[in-house]
Amino acid sequence: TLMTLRVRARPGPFACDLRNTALVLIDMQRDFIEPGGFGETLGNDVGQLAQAVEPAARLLAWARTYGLLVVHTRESHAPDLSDCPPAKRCRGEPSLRIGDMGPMGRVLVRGEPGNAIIDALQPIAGEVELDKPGKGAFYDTGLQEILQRRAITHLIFGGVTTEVCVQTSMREANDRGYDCLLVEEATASYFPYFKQATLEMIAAQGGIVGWTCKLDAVLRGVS
Ligand code: TIU
Repeated sequence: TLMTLRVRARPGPFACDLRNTALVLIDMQRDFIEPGGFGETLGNDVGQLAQAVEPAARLLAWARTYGLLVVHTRESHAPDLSDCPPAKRCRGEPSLRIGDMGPMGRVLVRGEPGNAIIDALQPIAGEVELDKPGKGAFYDTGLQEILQRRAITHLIFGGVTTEVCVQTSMREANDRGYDCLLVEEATASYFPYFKQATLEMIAAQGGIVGWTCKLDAVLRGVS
């Protein structure tokens, strides 16, 4: 049975048993990727994130082929904003604040049109949809318990943005004992040099946060 992934990665080879591995796609939601959402209200060029969509879709299709647990996260807040710290809502000078009405509904609020996962990556039955109020996927969510119930030990990451929610989630996972692999083409940042710096800081110092690799290595790495 084809159940082991072995890839050439940085800083060195990464291997995992797919039965104990989950794919975690971070915040591939309209709020960040499409015009009129939270990402654009912060002053960002959301076009930068489009590059990650097709690779993430290929990664997702691969994970489904091998029956991996798939976790889709969304950065989101309750409609009453009870899980949105004022420090987060008041930060900076966005054109719209979290909870305000925008072109895709209330900004970063659960259940609004802008909070949906993009069409190209729609979750299917059996996949986990995880709402997270913070940047990290473990903060104030049940993610660790979900992973423990499935005996997951290794995590493959994609999503946006590389240096904010993806890296924060990888660091949280790393501290909880998970071996983490970030797929380079399946992640993007509004700032390409932040993506590049993040890939390097993850793999530096012998993989201080984890590993990074090319999408092709994953797609062709199961034996
Ligand atoms: N602003 C930014 O780059 N990212 C976020 O606010 N959230 C995520 O990365 N998902």
